[in-house]
Amino acid sequence: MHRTRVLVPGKINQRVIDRLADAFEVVRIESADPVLVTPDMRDVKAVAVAGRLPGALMDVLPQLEIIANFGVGYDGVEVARAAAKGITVSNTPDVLTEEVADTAIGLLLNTLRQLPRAEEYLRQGRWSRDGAFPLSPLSLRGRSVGLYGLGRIGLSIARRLEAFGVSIAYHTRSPREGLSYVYHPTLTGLAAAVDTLVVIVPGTEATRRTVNAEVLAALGGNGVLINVGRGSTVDEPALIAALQGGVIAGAGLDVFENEPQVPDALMALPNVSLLPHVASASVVTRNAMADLVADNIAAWFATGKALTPVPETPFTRRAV
Ligand code: NAP
Ligand code: 8YV
Repeated sequence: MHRTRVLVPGKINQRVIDRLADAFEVVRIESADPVLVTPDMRDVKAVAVAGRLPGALMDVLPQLEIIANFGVGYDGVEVARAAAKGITVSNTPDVLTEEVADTAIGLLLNTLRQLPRAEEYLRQGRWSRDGAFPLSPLSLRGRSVGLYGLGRIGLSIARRLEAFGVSIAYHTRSPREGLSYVYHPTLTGLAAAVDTLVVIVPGTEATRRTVNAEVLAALGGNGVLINVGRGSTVDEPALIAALQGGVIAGAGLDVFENEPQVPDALMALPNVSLLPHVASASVVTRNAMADLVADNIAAWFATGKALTPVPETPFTRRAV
């Protein structure tokens, strides 16, 4: 019998392909460009994707039922178009939460204590040649941390921060019940109240460039910004100006506005720690994400429901 066809545009974790190939016919194209879809692909019913999935690609796949996104953040998928067409979108929540929270803490410590620079100093032979590495001007001691976002990952970061003995506050659109952390109804208010701002909100129109010059000024001269959410949430030129001008003291970034491009001005700064979007990038966590992508597609065709649909597409499969 003809196997259901799953389209994979662009690169994806190999385990997604291997798992899907057990039950489906996997069709690959180089990128999510609709011109690459040939007439024989018009019976594709599912897409597995890591990255961009524009509405134009959905338009040329008339039988498409489900888009399984590799990642909890699905800002690359034009979800409003999918919802309007009755196409389910799934993501990979929970399985990466603890890994991303671990990385956020690592990035925070690297930024404050300059640990990557200290290691580089040792590797260059400078410890024996030039003496001890300079003391780090910044420390986690005595800091007050504000979380912009307190969802699955934000809460996991906050739980870890409790063990470091820092004070914790947060900003989201609605306060969370049953938590002792101080809630701030505005982002500027949070930034003014803390000296360390950790960004872990989704990349949406509502969060776009919300960490702007005003928020950075409110964070202040001892302020440190950590971004493990999405690059689009931070006004990157305003951040560079704030770091260059001493408006804030430092930044740790795992995500950028135009990945994989990182502005030279950011790279030239001594007071930043930069990572190439690796917060979930361990074999164990990426395997779990890959399994959830494949399991969402398998569940859709076996039971009529995705395991982890995004809130915008709470659909069940129509009987065919
Ligand atoms: P989540 O559970 O949905 O949490 C999202 C949080 O953001 C909630 O607290 C939500 O609270 C808040 N939020 C959403 N829109 C907001 C707005 N306009 N203003 C203020 N707060 C807002 O998501 P998660 O699983 O924690 O993941 C969060 C994001 O992290 C993902 O969407 C992804 O972009 C990013 N991420 C990055 C990496 C990486 O590799 N760097 C890895 C995983 C995830 P309210 O709804 O009450 O506002
Ligand atoms: C992945 C992420 O690096 O889950 C997310 O939202 O940003 C990361 O875990 C990315 O999705 C891989 O495509």
